[in-house]
Amino acid sequence: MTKAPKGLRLHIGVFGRRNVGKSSVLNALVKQNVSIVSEVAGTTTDPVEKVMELKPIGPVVFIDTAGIDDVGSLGQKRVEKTHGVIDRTELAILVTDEWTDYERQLLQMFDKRNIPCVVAANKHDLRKDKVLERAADQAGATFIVTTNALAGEGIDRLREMLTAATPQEFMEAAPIIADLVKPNDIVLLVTPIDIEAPKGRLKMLQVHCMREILDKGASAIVTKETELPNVLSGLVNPPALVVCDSQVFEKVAGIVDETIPLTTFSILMARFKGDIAEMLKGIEKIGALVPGDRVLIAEACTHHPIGEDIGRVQIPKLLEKAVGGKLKIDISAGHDFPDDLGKYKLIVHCGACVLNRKEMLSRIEKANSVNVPITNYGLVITDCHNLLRRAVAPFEAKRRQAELTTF
Ligand SMILES: Nc1nc2c(ncn2[C@@H]2O[C@H](COP(=O)(O)OP(=O)(O)OP(=O)(O)O)[C@@H](O)[C@H]2O)c(=O)[nH]1
Ligand code: SF4
Ligand SMILES: [Mg+2]
Repeated sequence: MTKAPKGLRLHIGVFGRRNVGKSSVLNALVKQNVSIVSEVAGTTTDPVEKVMELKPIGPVVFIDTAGIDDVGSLGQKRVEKTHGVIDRTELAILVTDEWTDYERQLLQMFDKRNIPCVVAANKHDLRKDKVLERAADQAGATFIVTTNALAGEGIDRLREMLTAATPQEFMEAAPIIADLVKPNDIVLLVTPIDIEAPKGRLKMLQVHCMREILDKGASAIVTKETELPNVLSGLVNPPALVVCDSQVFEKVAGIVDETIPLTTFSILMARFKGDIAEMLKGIEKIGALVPGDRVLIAEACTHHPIGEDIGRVQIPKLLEKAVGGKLKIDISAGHDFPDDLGKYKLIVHCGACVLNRKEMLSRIEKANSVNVPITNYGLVITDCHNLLRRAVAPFEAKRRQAELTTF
C-alpha cells in the first residue's frame, strides 16, 4: 500500500446516533474488524481511524465516531469529539435505522458546510418497507443506500456512492509545487539536517515535492544550506526555483541571487493546505500587536519540543522582538484547536502537513468568524526578517501569469 501522509488522504467520517450500526458499516466497508461492535449503545467512545486505499478514489482515512445522541457529561464530551471529526471530514456517511431530528440536523449541518453525505439506511433486514429511505429523500439527501451491515448487503453500492459523492477537487488534487516548475527545470531543495530533522529520513513534504518535480519532467537537487554555495557554483544554469526550510531562509536568501525565485516549504504548505491570501492578511496584523497581547501558536502534530523549537521558541522570540515586549503565548497541538479563539490577537499556524485541507480551512474559517487574524510560521519568519516579499514572489508571478491567461 502506498504510504500517503494522512493529510493527503480523503477523510471520510462515519456519523449517526448510537447503536445504528456505524462501526458495523465501517467494518464491512474495510473488510476488517477495526472498530468494536456491540448491542450496547455508546460502544464507540473515541474516534477510530483506519487508513486504506479505496479504489478508485485512492488513499482515504475512515473515521468512526461516537453517537451524536450520546448523553450525560461523558457523553457530551464524546459528542464534542464527534463534532471535532466533522471539522476534518471531506465526505460523510450518515448511518441510520430511523429518520429522527438527529439525522435531519446532521444532514443540514453537512449541507451548510458543503460536506457531501451518503445516507446508509442500515438494518434493512429489520425493516420491511422503504419509509426510512423516503424520509431521507424528502429531507434532501442526494445519496441514499440501503444496507444490512451484518450480511454485507448494500456495501458495494455504498462504495460506489462514496466514489460518486467524492468532492471533485480531491480527484484532481492541487499541486504543492508542480505548477511552479517547467520540464527540464532544476529546483534546489535546501534542508538543514539539525536536531529537528526526522531521524534517518527526509520530511514527507520534501519527498512529496521531489515526486511532483520528477513527475513534471524537471530535476530536484537536495542539499543542506552549508553546501548550497558549492552546489550553486557548480550549476551551468541557475535553478528555476529554490525552496528551503523557514529557519534557514535568511541565510539562504543571503546566498541565492535575488533574480532566482526563492520560497520556503512552509509557505508552499500555507498555499496547499490553506488560504495564502488570508494568511498574508494575518501578517499585516503583526504591526498592530502590543506587549501583553495573547497569541496562539497552533501546531498540527504533537511531537515533543526539541532544542530551538520553531513554534515554542523561535516564533515567540521574533514576534516579541517585533512588538518590543512580552506577549502571552499559548500553544495548541494536534487536532485540539481552542474553541475560545476570541481572546487571541493573532494565530500563527504551522505548515499543517498532517492536517487535511478541510481541517485547515475550518480553522481559518473559525478564526475569521471571531475576527482573529491567522497566519503561518513561514510567513512570520520571512516577514520578521524583512524578506516576505521575496518569499511570496514566486506565487505572485504565478498569480499574475494566471490572470494574464484568463483574459
Ligand atoms: N440486524 C442488524 N443488526 C445490525 C446491523 N448493523 C449493525 N447491527 C447490530 O447493531 C448493534 C450496534 O452495532 P454497532 O456497529 O456497534 O453500532 P454503532 O452505531 O457503532 O454503535 P455505537 O458505537 O454504540 O454508537 C450491534 O449489535 C450490531 O450487530 C444490521 O444491518 N442489521
Ligand atoms: S508541526 Fe506542523 S508543519 Fe511541522 S511537522 Fe507537524 S504538522 Fe507539519
Ligand atoms: Mg460504534
